[in-house]
Amino acid sequence: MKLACTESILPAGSLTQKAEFLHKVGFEGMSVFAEPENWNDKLTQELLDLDKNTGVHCCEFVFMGPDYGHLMDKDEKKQRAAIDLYKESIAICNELGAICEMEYQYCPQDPLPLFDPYLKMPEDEQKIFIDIIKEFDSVAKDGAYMLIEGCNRYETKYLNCLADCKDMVVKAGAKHVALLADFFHMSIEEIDLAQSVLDCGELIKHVHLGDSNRLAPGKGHTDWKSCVAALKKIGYDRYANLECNLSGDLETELRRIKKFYSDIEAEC
Ligand code: LER
Ligand code: MN
Repeated sequence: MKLACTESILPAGSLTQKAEFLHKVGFEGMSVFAEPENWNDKLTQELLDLDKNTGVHCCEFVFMGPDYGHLMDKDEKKQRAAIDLYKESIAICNELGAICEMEYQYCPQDPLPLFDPYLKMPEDEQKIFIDIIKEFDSVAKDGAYMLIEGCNRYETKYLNCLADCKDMVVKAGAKHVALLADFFHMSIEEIDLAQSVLDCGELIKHVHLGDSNRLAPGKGHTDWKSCVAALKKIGYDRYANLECNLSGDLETELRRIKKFYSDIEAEC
């Protein structure tokens, strides 16, 4: 797998400067979570030029902002605004050859789910969600993907585990909509992280890295050996993006993480 890092957790600078920094520490990809109102064509061009200028690829691009996470909003206007925002992200991913992600929703849950994990999306909502998947599938081009990210029960109501996300992809019969495995969310929701990876196989097109406590890999209790072995077994050779807290000297920490995974990969 190729290591990537979320741009917003890197020291201030231009996108190109951040990518140069990543290249220096042996990373190959960068993820960009952009505010739509601050975005322009010049920044898209800067991302398109990243490979040739820095050797780092923008592997993940998502417009965040207030409409993000409202795909299933009961207010149809809000829902349409969210769908259109995601489609704008996909358009940029098409140019970059990058992935974008979606959840059932993205907001703090109220009431908090205490003892009821794995709520199942009702049939009528599934129909709507599957239509949205198909709409995204029709705009994504080869080289780009829209991915359903399994997200923990405190941040979204449904689609908490990878099996439920896979069910949606399979039911939609989508070609450019697949799965994102975020090991932080998985550490909360999955029974067996490695087995979930094996069960989803080549539907996994992107990975988010964070330990069980969302600290850097190696600083929680995730069994990374079994997870990396499972990724290797499914032939995963795409990007794995750091989406976690990084503390201490950043350069030292990124080099440590690079070695952490290289050592594990060499062992399995
Ligand atoms: C949020 O917790 C998360 O994991 C992000 O990837 C949301 O898109
Ligand atoms: Mn994530």
